[in-house]
Amino acid sequence: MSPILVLNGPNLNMLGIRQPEVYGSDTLDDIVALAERTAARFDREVAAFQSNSEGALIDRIHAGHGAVSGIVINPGGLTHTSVALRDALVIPEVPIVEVHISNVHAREEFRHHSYISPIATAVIAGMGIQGYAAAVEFLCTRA
Ligand code: DHK
Repeated sequence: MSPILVLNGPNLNMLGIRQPEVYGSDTLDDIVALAERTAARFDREVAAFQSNSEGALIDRIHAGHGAVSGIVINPGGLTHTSVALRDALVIPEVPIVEVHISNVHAREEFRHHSYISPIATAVIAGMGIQGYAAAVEFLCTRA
């Protein structure tokens, strides 16, 4: 079975340092390790990728066409701005789970709208990094 692609967008490489009162003290490495541990429980693997560049994220999604069974994505700020990322995500025709560490709906108004949610199979917000584990588990049992 092909791996689950775990994508993280801009500024998520700074987890642990960035606004810990909002995003907690766990790092991106902790998230990747959690995703790998979760997938391993189902004899599955993850392919993890983070970039601060919209184009690099889109290129990674294109490269995953036919090679990944599902996508977990925290698009960071691109959630609220990127039509191009949304257009890329529909190309592989695999289930997508959109994850946000914080509860975006309890934050600023501009974070309430997501370009990604309408094309996602599921959306998780406010569970901290456990949201990634829930997303990977969901995809392992479905995809
Ligand atoms: C992460 C970001 O970088 C923000 O731009 C989003 C999201 C929220 C999160 O909660 O993981 O608005």
